[in-house]
Amino acid sequence: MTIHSFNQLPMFILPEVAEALAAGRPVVALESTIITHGMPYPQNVEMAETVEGDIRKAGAVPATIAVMGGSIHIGLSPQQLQALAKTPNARKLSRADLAACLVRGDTGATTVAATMIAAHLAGISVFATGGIGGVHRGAETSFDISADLQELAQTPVTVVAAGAKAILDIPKTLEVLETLGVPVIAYGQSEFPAFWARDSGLPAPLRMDSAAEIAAAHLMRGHLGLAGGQLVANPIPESDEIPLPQIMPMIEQALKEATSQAIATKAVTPFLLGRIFELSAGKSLTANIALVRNNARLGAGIAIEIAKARGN
Ligand code: PSU
Ligand code: MN
Repeated sequence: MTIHSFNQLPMFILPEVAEALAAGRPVVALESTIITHGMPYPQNVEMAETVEGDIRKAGAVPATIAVMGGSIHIGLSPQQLQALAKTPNARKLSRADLAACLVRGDTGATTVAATMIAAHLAGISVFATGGIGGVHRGAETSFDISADLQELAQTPVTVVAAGAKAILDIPKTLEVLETLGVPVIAYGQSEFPAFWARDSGLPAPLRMDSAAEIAAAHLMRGHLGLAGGQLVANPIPESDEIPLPQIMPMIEQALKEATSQAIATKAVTPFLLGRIFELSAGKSLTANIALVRNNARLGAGIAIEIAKARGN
């Protein structure tokens, strides 16, 4: 194995993204673990291309983030996107894994936490995805709490997601976010959304009804000198919703299998997502793609408002 030693951060910014950033034009970051560990091929790469197109149509520049051959890439070419989507056993990179992957010259996909770190390094303020990691059910014995939550508390990026999946303990996830001082903002409704379902049955701590207000709050946090980001919880469009009673039995089944197979640490979330896709015969995937697109559009709206407020 070659060990790379670097005197500087190995980071490539795609020219289109670099030009937009230099001019203060809106850019939206996208993660890559959703591609390698969240969806099957070829729907994963189709989703990634479609979502990038949605962001362009909305008037912003997309920047999918990944580590390829030992460098952080901010923005992937269509060829790189294809290559990543087909990389067997691509690593799943969170905060703890980034440096090791870079020095080994490896390829890996960035989770919400790692994407936030890379986006912030590149000067990107807004990031759109599907779902964040959170507090897993049974965390009181497993201690399984995603590093995404700590990242939201320390890295100043506004993350647009569709709330938290019911594979997680949603009440505990909201409690931890409150403890960490992360603003959790439901968009356009008072309830915290639950990924495939628009309503988790729990109220969201905050509600905002416009991209401009979310952008203003992002900038105000900067004036306050607050370190972390904001979590924007955007409900799935009504026409794509899978009601909780329909998805719940599949979630329970997947959780039971994870326990009986002693799935642990990084493998938990990909295992559960994969089993739910299989158990729902693809229905969960269609909804998942619809909600990521919806989040990308809102993310673009927020990035545009931030750029405007900064005078661009
Ligand atoms: N939840 C989803 N889809 C995903 C993920 C979570 O609905 O693709 C991915 C994201 O990349 C997230 C990561 O950051 O899983 C969380 O993994 P863990 O629970 O191991 O922290
Ligand atoms: Mn975990």
